[in-house]
Amino acid sequence: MSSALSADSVADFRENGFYILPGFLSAAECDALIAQSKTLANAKNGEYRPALNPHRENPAFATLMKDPKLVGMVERLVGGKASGLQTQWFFGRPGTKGFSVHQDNFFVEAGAPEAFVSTWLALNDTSIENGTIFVFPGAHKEGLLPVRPLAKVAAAGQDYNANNEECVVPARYRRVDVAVPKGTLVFLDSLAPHGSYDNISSDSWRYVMLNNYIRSGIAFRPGNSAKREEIPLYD
Ligand SMILES: O=C(O)CCC(=O)C(=O)O
Repeated sequence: MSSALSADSVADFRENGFYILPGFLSAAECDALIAQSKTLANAKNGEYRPALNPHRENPAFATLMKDPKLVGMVERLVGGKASGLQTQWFFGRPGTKGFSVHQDNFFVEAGAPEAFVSTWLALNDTSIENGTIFVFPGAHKEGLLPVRPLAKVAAAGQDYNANNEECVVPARYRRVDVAVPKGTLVFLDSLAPHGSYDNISSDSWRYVMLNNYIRSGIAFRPGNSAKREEIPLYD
């Protein structure tokens, strides 16, 4: 695994609302985590919907959330001691619908948005075709954006709340696709609008682990399905 965040990387994150760190996991480490995902209930039932809080089902996911290098970088971004809040595992089976544009703090309502970050970890190479994410550099500075409801669509393999609404990003921000190699970690500001493409590939699953972290002691919304709680990161 690599590396700590440099001052330039932190400045980049603050300016753009996201930061891409290639090479966080080796190919072997990615493959080991993908193998562990086959133990999750949402794989075993054949539906392959995103697994909410896989760290509660399999300790491999808790170990990754608590990885000291990862926690060190997160603590730099949240400005103090961090706690985990939630984990999510995306199988991204071919045909899976993308996630509508949203800001993570729309759901989490962290009392201090700058003290809440997400990490999006690609376990295989991602592309527009297999449903990678996109971001809008700088748009996190707008604060919480308005949302509009979306017409519900059947979405096999996707989170039930992924397409209830979308946030409205002012037209002056350009959309940037985040197509990254296997093992790349993407840090997301809690107010960074982002979404993902439909997986239109014929055979490329898009495996991703998403973690949410908050500066310890900051208020947040537990949520009805996520049931978020502060997770200690030091055992
Ligand atoms: O990886 C994706 O499809 C997007 C997931 C996401 O942005 C989220 O759950 O907050």
